[in-house]
Amino acid sequence: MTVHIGVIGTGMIGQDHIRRITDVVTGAEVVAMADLDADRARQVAAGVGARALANGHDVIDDPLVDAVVVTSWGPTHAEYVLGAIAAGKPVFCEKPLATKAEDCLRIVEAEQAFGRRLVQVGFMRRYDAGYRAMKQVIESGEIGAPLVMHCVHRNATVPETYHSDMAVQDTAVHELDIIRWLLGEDIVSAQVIKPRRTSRRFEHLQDPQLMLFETASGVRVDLEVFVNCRYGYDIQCETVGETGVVRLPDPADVWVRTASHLRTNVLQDWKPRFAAAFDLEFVEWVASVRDGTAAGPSAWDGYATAVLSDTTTEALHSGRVVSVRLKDRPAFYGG
Ligand code: NAD
Ligand code: ISE
Repeated sequence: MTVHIGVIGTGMIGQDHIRRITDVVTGAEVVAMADLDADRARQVAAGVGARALANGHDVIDDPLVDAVVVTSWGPTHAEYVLGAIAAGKPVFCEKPLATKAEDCLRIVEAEQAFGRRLVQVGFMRRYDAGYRAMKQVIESGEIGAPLVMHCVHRNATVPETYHSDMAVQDTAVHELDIIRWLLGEDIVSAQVIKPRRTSRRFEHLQDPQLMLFETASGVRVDLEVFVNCRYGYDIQCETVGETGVVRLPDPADVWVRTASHLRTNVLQDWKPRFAAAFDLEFVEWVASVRDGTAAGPSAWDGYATAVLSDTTTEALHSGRVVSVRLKDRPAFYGG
């Protein structure tokens, strides 16, 4: 059975996911889409033989749409995810699930009232081969109990619209999810240290930022977020355990020896770095949609990261260590 998909938001990542569903995933087809920019929606729809509809709610309500992909701007996500749940349709929502934690809770409550999982959040790192291998090593016990984790999230540059709070809300949000997933436990406190700022930034931005987290069992995590590092897109993660260390591999590339130098290349943005992870994310999502449900990162994960994101933002502004106040995880989400 072919899964018929409707897409809301046909900007950068929306177009990438449409291409992915069309060219990479088998048994799925994009049949409808909408964007605030109607011309853009029409243009993208024409490229894949789909229909451009007037707005996101028309996509959700379209009888030919089996499942929905939300790739519009963050503040619009909650409205569309709630709409998809009301229509009983599986929905894949790019991060963040919602920009406010209370909206994430409304989604969590609506999904529980519906009675089965419909929501998957786009935390694609869980589908990355390196992170999956790292989780396997941690869970096997080979390096003993995890004690410390070192993470790095560097972007080459960011536009002027990117402000200091986005270091966690837009960028570190991926680590907030992957730390919880790798260690299988929640983060209980956050602190943000402000190092000397790079001269190669827009004036308003605190860049880099050093984020420090503690998990429920006492694992300490440091995360450097540096979004104007200039040299490329660089994601690193190392977990130190009682008897060993496991480290994320760098993306595979050739090493060139020439003119007395040994060099390799650094990727320039997140698209090629996580392309294979995005592909697998959609293959697995479509498989779950066929069963009328959702798997992967849940609405609860979306809620937990939204609370953590608020906590870390508060830590940035206050300079203090701030405790995380999460609701109890419902049994519905395996709590
Ligand atoms: P974008 O600005 O390129 O595209 C967003 C599109 O949504 C625009 O075309 C805009 O017109 C449209 N839009 C806005 N409000 C709308 C509404 N109410 N209804 C319909 N369309 C609407 O942004 P982007 O970079 O594609 O990001 C989109 C989302 O994807 C964001 O939430 C972002 O955080 C997320 N994202 C995730 C990753 C990742 O690594 N997983 C990477 C980039 C972006
Ligand atoms: C972007 O929105 C992403 O999600 C990327 O993965 C991240 O590296 C980047 O900093 C964000 O702006």
